[in-house]
Amino acid sequence: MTEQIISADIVAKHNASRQADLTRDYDALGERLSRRGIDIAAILDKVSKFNVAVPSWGVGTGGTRFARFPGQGEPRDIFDKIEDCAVISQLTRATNTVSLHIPWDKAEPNRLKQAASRFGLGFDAMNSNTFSDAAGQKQSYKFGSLTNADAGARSQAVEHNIECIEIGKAIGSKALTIWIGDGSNFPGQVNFARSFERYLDSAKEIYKALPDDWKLFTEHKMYEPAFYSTVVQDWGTNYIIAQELGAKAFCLVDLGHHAPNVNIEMIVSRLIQFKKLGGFHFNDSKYGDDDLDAGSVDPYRLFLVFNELVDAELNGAEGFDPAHMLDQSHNVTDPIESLMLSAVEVQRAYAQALLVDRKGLEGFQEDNDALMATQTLKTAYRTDVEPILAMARLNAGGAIEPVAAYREAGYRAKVAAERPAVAGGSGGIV
Ligand code: LRH
Ligand code: MN
Ligand code: MN
Repeated sequence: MTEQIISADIVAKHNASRQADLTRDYDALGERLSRRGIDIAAILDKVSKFNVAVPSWGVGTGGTRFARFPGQGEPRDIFDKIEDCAVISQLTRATNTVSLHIPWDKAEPNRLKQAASRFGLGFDAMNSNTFSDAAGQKQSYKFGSLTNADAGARSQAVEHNIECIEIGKAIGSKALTIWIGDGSNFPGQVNFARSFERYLDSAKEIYKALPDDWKLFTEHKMYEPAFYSTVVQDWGTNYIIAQELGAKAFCLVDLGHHAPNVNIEMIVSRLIQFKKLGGFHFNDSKYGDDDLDAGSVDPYRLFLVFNELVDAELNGAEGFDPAHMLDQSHNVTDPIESLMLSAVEVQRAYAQALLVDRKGLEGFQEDNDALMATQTLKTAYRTDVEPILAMARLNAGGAIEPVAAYREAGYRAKVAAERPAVAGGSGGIV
């Protein structure tokens, strides 16, 4: 029997006071959708199966290079983090996996597995870290990891990734995500072609260690920490990597890793078309890799990404099974609340995209009716699908309003009493 951190009585009481209203709202929406030829039960069924992984590193308060302001009851280690993830999963019923970052989350694999399975959680992609130096490591990544001029640093980075695969194998993960910070800060500092050649050679070594039923995700990012050039800077380079490595290699799209105004949904479409879309790190952004809560700045863009995903899903695109993960930093909110709302925002975009009249859209596209084509998307986007999301949660034992239920349960105060307060930090620049 799966353990629940928030008492079932609290959730039941929370839901009981809201269920009658929800049923009325759900029935009214069902009636409206049926007029559009949509069966609400079919949408509910799909939405109920939706899952997005929670990043272990997201449940601690984030910070900037200027400062970090920790909250109450910060998780002390990966086991506290797993408990926080269990709360998110229990109340939203949309996040039954956790994505680990090594070495931050390094622990005895059996203990990790047990800690997660207590709460019915599994593990999503493993994330390696060669963008910072771990305590006691032999070679520094100051001048790069997989592309470092020093062969010793490169092989250390390769070995680290292989270790991540080994840990992942022991805990039931099926994917490795590689993001590197390698690049340069000055024109002329590195030779672009030589760096990329080293990257491919190193990545091929990692790929060789990948089990047959695993996927390798490589994540591009335009800049930061390297501010002049980055080795894996865009989806074009990422696509080349996936092609060079082989059938188990795919591109991971982190929504915050593009220049402002880049048409991300179109990148998604291209990667789907050429069978190299591996998955997502969902978040939102205003300026750069802001790691803001998914759907908090531009929910329409999130919808447009899901419009592409649903299009592929409905077309039965071969081998199409992208991984959904959040990747956010919570500087001023309770991370659990942000992650719950973000998971729901991603699920909302999926539900809205399921409502697009695909046949109608295709007709308008073929007729060059730009206005009606775009209105078709807007009609779906403007539909308030909250009753479907809430009903999916209720049916699965979650909370109709996850944040309200979380606050009613007083979880943060409870863990604050057990987990010692942590001091704030001045960040990396002062
Ligand atoms: C890099 C990134 C990558 C890392 C995470 C901590 O900006 O998006 O996914 O693993 O942040
Ligand atoms: Mn990311
Ligand atoms: Mn990022």
